[in-house]
Amino acid sequence: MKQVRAMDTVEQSQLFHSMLRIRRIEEALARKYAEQEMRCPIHLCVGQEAIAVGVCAALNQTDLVFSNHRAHGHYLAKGGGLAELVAEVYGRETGCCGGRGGSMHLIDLSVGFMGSTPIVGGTVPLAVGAAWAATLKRNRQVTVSFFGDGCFEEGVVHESLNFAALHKIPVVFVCENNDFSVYTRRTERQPDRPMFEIAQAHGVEAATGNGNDVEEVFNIATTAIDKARCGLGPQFLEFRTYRWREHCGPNFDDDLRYRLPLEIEAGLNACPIAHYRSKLTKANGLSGLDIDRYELEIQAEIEVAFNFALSSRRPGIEDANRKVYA
Ligand SMILES: Cc1ncc(C[n+]2csc(CCOP(=O)(O)OP(=O)(O)O)c2C)c(N)n1
Repeated sequence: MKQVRAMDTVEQSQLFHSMLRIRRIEEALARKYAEQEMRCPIHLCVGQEAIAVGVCAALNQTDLVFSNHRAHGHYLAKGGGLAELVAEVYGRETGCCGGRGGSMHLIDLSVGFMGSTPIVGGTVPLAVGAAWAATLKRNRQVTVSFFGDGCFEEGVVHESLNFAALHKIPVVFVCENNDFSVYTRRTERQPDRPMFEIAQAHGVEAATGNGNDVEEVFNIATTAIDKARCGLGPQFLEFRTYRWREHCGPNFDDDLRYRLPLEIEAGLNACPIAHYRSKLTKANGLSGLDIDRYELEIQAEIEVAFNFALSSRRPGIEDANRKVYA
């Protein structure tokens, strides 16, 4: 088994860059959303970037990821194409799903991003199935299933945990616990017990961590992924985090009062990017100049992606029968 080792400054900068890139892309999508050219709902992961980045950095290129409605970060962290993401959100035929899926249906098989769907819990058994195939093929591939705390209330998640434990399937379940399912707090939806203990009760090894600390996520994920790869069975990881913006849409919804002002303030103060920037700059692993360069590079990349998307054609009526089974 691999030992978790201290990261060097290049690896740390990559984690930082990857989180910053996801943040800036989502902010750009949010800014343009009001123009009404994106005709699909968007669920932004602003504030939650560290989990996608930390987990995907611990995977091999050939490993697989399944995701949910809040998919942009998972898709980009696994290496999904940015221009194809933006084109998909704009409903263009150059999008990663041919412009038919929108924000919640992303896919890039070339990098092992197997797909996202908005049906809460829908991709969890698919991840178990893909990972089971890897067991049968003995190819040492690991599959990650990302989902939220609300998803943990779906029966299929528990069937998936049970089945994965029984067959020692190399799947890593990653629960992004932002404490809310739409507007409802977890204490109003679940009894007062940690979710990871329920996973353990299914016979699945489990761990928890701070989902706003990208290196902590990376270290915990590295251990779990390695255990799954070595045949020690499925792993369950619960990471605490905070969703900054409204459940669905580009805005902040603090005015709705389902979250307390103090809680929102604490959530914003726990910004995974600001904390990591301050940690790396204090340790001289990252300079102000590096950060400025990253910002400019990312800005340029985003402009290219938006231009690509907006200059692509929309699927026409003549395409309606393409890319369907029957
Ligand atoms: C089976 C199903 N039930 C309900 C919904 C409506 N719905 C969409 S997202 C969501 C909340 C999911 O919360 P969570 O899994 O914690 O993810 P988060 O949105 O917090 O990232 C709900 C209830 C759905 N899409 N699918």
